[in-house]
Amino acid sequence: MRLIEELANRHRESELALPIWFENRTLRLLDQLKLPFEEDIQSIASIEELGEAIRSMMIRGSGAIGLCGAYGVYLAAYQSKGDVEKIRQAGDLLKSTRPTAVNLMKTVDEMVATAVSAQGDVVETLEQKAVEIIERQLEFEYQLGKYGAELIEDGDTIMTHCHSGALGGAGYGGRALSVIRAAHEQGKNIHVFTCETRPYLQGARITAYELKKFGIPHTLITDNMSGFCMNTGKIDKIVVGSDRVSANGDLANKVGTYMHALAAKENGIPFYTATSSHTIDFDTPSGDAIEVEMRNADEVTQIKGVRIAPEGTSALYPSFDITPNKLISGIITEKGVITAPFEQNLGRLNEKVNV
Ligand code: RI2
Repeated sequence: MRLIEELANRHRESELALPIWFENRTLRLLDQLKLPFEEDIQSIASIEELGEAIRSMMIRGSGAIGLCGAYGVYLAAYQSKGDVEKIRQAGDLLKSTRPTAVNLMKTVDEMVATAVSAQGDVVETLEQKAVEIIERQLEFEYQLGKYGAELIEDGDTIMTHCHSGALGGAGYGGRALSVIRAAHEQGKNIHVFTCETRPYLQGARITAYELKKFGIPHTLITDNMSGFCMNTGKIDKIVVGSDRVSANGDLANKVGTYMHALAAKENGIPFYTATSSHTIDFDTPSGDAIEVEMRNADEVTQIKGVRIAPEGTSALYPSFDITPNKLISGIITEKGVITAPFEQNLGRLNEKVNV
């Protein structure tokens, strides 16, 4: 446990906002449902509790739930003293929580494969692997932030959707906010329009909270204002996160993203997604093969438990939508910015930078 606890201490000293960490041999996470009003830290005692925390959105964002794969499988290893069957079951439980974000599946598979092939002590081997995954994800944020910031000009207003930031990632800025944070740290005078993101309000509750922490000027809009803002020249660029990118560059991201991309195309505004190579799913040929998580309709008919529609109203909540690659100007990754033709250039991702 020493290695993984030291990692959290180091990260805190580097002014990172951690979504999840180990402390005093206990897994802890910041309850994102209570933000921005309360910074409530929860202790997670079992893999079942972690699964429930992911399902309930207490911890969310594709990067952060990817980290849950590393922390969770290590927790199972630690508690079972390295029982590979229990580790595998814990991995299956985690993978069943949220189907769209591919990072979670990949980190779980990487951790379980490490357990299966471990030569020495399984618990120690998995601790090292978890630390490696967490460090790698953080490094991706710094790198993609650097590449993405090259696209941002002094004076730009950037629109983002949902929360693709530090607490949805490994602590620097997640995906979209790594680009924005890096541009701000370079001294560029930027302004951010954050969409509130119905129904869970991640944009209003968490993006605005982080932008305030980073000292980045911002304006909150409701999702249905984005077309007006684009059409009246208020937005220069759009940068959103990504839960999964298929092999041809189609993008699964928080529901509403597609509608923003359509309006961006109509208004000639560059539309980027910030991601990491781990979120590109080469096993999924195109967006129509991505499973879109359907959440409980109560999350639409109520806001924080307060009913906003008549009793008995039926509602629909697809958590994500698919933006086709033809609406995307570039995919920002830790290896560079990928542009069309996406299928070909994503395929070369591992060989070339800035294709
Ligand atoms: P990164 C969120 O989903 C949104 O789709 C958001 O864009 C993304 O995850 C952030 O993750 P949810 O977990 O792209 O709030 O930054 O449903 O990894």
